[in-house]
Amino acid sequence: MSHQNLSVAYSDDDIRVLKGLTAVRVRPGMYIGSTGSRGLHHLIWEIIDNSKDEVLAGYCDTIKVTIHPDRSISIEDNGRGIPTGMNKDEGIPTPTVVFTVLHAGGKFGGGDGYKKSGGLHGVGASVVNALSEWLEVEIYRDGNIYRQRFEYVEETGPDGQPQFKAGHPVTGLEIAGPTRKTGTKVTFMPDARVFGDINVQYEVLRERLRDNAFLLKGVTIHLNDMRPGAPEKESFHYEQGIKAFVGFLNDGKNTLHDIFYFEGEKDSVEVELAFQYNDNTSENLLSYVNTIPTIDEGTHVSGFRNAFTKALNDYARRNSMLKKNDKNLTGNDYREGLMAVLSIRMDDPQFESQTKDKLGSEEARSSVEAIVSEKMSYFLEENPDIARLMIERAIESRRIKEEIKKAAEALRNPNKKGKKKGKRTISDKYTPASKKDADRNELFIVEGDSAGGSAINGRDRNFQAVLSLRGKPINVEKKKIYEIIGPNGNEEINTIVEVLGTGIGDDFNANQCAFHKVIVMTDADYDGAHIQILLLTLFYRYFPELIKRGRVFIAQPPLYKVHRPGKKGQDIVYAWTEEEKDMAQKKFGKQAEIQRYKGLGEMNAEQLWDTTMNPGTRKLIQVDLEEAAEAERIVTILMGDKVPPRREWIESNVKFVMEEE
Ligand code: 28F
Repeated sequence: MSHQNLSVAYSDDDIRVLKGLTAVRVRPGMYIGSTGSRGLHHLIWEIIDNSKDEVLAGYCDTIKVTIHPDRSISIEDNGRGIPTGMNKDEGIPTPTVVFTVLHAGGKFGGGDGYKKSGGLHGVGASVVNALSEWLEVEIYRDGNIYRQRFEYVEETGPDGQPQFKAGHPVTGLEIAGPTRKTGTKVTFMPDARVFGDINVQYEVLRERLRDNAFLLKGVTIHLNDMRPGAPEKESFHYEQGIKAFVGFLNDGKNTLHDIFYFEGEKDSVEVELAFQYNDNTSENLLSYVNTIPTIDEGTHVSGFRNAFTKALNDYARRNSMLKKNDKNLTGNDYREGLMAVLSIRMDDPQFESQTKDKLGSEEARSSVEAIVSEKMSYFLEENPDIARLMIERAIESRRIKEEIKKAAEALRNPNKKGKKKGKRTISDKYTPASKKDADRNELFIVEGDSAGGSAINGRDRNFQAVLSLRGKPINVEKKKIYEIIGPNGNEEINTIVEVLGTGIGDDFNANQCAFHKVIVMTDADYDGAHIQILLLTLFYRYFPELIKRGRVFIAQPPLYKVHRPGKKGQDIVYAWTEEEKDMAQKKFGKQAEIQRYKGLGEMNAEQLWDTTMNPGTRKLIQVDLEEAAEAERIVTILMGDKVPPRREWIESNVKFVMEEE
């Protein structure tokens, strides 16, 4: 073994090495994306990637992650251990190369058992070393414990100027004792001078490690947080791999059959697929290449979709579920309610983007297509009940889409009845703004005629339009779209769609929305809340893009008016909360009179403008829909039978936004 200590000898090589790590230190963002929380966690992923490579190479089944009380982090695997011999090219031990030379490692060549690696973020252990205050590697191999330590070192240079060396080896690779185990353990202290905050988040680690355990069938991943406070400890191990993953993802949903799982290999591409339908309408497909999530999908996913759709269509024809003259069902028809995980492993995957989010390798397409094709037709023949169910669902889904199309067409081309009556106005309940400006205009959807009257008189007619609903709009939850929209649909809802100008269903185009803000304005009572829910459900169901774009709001009329009689005007305070009311009451003393607003109709036009419609003084709640996955859950809640969870959801997910206009 070697006792060479790089801190005393400056060879040309050392200088090159130091330059590499110095570059990382000077521009961390270029190597790990950011020096925030993401970058910090990235350090851990980099080290874990090396352990995962050892798993993929078939030599490792346990990975241990420990957060120590001093906030340093250990990752240990039971693989073969980094080879400890001299590296021929560098003339230093291989572990020293791995931790001090940028892009070190044989991961990119092949022929060394590392071919399956995604290369992941491709920067590796040396980058982690460069950004650590200190790092220690322990290697268990050939009966020995090998150890080497690296540190960030600051010193005075030959020119008398302070200089630093990042990831500097302060010991050689030393034998620290005997062992019977094999593997590699890396412990490092993220440098607080690089990262604002070096506390890693337990939740972030646990989610990522859990997903990895699903993808690395049979591997055990331990996570142990030993920081002061609530110590947490968990282990992940899934004998069933991605089959268990699908079970986990569908947890709490109504599933329609047992999870189907298969694997296969063709042309050196290994393919695993697990899927299960639930009774939702959205598709959820997670795809991975060498355990790297391919968020933007790519060739493997399109291979899957083609084969999946074709197998189902072929089956449907063979079994007369599709007749001669029926068109084939589309992939979209088949994928409503599909929860699937596709995981492939291959040599040297090619990605279309730098961020590795989209797979470009053509061989992935053909291999996945061939394997899915074969396994799916087999599966369908073996499980006629599930096959029938999948196809019937797709037929129903196509029928609904066609109904949506018809309804949308009927909206675009107003019916003859309307024409006979002469000039067609959208609705007598709709009062447009006088100017047309989609970047500024606001639509107030108002409950009841009297409130509508106040709103029409109180508004700024230049840019505010008012649509008054009579009574409650229908509950869109339980209805098919053609029962809501189109000639046989609901008048109120048709009017909303028409006024918005976006179209609906396949025709929907958020860019055509005639309004910058759509504001639901109801009484602050139970009925008002119900109308809010119904309208929000309509938006969630049919105009989610408007919510995503932050265009949907709920108006907040005040709950109280506090005033001192005799001195009209100046001595009026509106209160939105009990606190505000109490404060105003104190201010006005004994003479204070309090009016509780029960409905918008109790406010005159001026009051409604002042408190609820004037962009300068009003309070609006922005309806917020952060993520599509979350949205799906929300729709389920909003569409469900139970009112309380809906109410609860609305209460906890709409947030107050004070406008800065
Ligand atoms: C906690 C982090 O880094 N584990 C690792 C290995 C195993 C080998 C290896 C690593 C070969 C050519 C460098 C062993 N035996 N966990 C880890 N386990 N690196 S990193 O090889 C390193 C490369 O250049 C290994 C035979 N072949 C490879």
